[in-house]
Amino acid sequence: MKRAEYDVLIIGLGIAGASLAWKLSQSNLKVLAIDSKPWNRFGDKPCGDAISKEHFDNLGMPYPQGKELEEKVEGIKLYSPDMKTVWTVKGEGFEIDSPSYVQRLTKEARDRGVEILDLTTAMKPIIVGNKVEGAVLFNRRTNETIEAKAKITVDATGYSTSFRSKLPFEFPVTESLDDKDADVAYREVLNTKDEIDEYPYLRIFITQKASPGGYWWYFPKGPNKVNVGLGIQGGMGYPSIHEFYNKYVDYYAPDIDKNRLLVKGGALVPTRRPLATIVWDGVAVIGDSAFTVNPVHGGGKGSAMISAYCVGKAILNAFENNDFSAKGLWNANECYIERYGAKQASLDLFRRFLQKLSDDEINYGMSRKVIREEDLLEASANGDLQLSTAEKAMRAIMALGKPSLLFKLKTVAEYMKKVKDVYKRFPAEPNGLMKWKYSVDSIILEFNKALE
Ligand code: FDA
Ligand code: PGT
Repeated sequence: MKRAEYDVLIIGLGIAGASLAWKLSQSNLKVLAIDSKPWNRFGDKPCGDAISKEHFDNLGMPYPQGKELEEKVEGIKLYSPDMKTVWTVKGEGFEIDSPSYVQRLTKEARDRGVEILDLTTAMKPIIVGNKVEGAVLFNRRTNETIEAKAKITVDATGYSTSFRSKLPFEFPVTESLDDKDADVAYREVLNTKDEIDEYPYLRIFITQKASPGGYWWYFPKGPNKVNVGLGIQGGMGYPSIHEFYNKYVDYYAPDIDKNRLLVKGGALVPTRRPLATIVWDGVAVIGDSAFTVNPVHGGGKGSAMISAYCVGKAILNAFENNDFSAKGLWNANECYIERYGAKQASLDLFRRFLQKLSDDEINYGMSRKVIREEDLLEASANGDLQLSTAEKAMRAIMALGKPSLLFKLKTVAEYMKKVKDVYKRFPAEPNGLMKWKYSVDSIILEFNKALE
């Protein structure tokens, strides 16, 4: 068996792993990054490919350019189930060609000294005492088994969680995913028959009938190309995603040319708060594997980059202090919670509420502005649901005869605030984690009961 030693081992080169490799390539650390896929398929996973521009600005990541950028997005149009109400949310973003962008980050990291191995899979962790010290790898290009030792090993394995799930259960980063806390999502990319109207706008169709617990999307990738798909909640015993796709695709994407199908595929989308901790002794977890996806819109690329940024900073800090324990890496949690995690926890509750609404309630809520566009945007940007608009509007709604919807919304807003407050009290040290996690889990249980 071949043996090698590194400072950092990154497992998985999707957007999360590639962003971290890119960031660490600016340091002097000795880094190995691997992926089971061949080079030309890095970053190739089923996705809607939409990312807000803000993430690139906030994190100092390079904008997608040339082939990597398929369309500049100017906003999102949100359709009610009966299509009678359309909310337009303006905001700059990108429709990217994911493989090109991820491969560009990986190439730049390699050019600055990061070692990259494709067709290489992490088979099992190396555990010494009670800390992670690397992984046993298998390289299918050379047919070699490699014992790769590392001070810090990063799981960026996506929704497969294929590395962290093999750690001993005493590691809190082994937390598993409840089926109901995920959506099954499927998409196709096709050319259209005609030029798409207002193609710089993404379209989201909310419909419990055609996508229970999720939504349909139609994301133009230019004037004649579109990414169209849907998500449905997992663990609910619904028919297969393909059944939904085939039944409704002509309704939500009437202009696609089915003879010009470019890509298709599906995957799981975690829709919950992040892992209680994204670091432990000698190990860190980023991206889908750490459940960093936005629970309400299912977008996970931007927040995967945030988790990579936070873990990257924590790694540099750990090397400065020569401390690779959970404690030495702990500031990754603080950074991630502040930038995205607390909002995710609050949106985890909002998502549970939304998934229980009927199409009638959503039609009603959107047309009567029980929630206004601004409220939804604020909730989605910061995790705060403001029902401030106030008493006058509230009374009007009560008078319209849907007091239960309003009552539920108030409860939701209260719990969203509550859970965010608990996130503000994230423990300063690892030994406070279990008690803190218990208080988060209790709020979620209590909230589920209140919704029933
Ligand atoms: P990702 O899965 O990309 O990468 C993990 C990598 O690890 C893979 O390359 C895999 O080969 C590798 N790997 C796994 N185990 C390994 C092992 N043991 N050894 C070596 N390598 C291993 N998000 C968004 O922002 N905008 C959007 O429009 C959408 N739309 C969307 C649609 C659909 C259909 C889905 C399913 C999901 C989305 N998302 C999304 C979510 C988004 O795709 C997702 O959050 C990110 O791409 C996750 O990136 P990661 O790098 O975490 O995982
Ligand atoms: C309800 C449960 C849904 C589960 C979802 C699963 C679906 C899986 C499919 C995955 C498709 C991914 C599509 C990704 C879209 C990306 C959207 C996007 O980029 O959103 C931007 C940016 O948000 P951000 O959090 O990444 O960044 C914030 C900031 O820029 C950085 O600091 C923001 O745009 C929005 O949030 C628009 C809102 C989308 C809402 C989606 C549907 C919600 C349904 C609402 C119903 C309301 C009815 C109320 C009635 C009472």
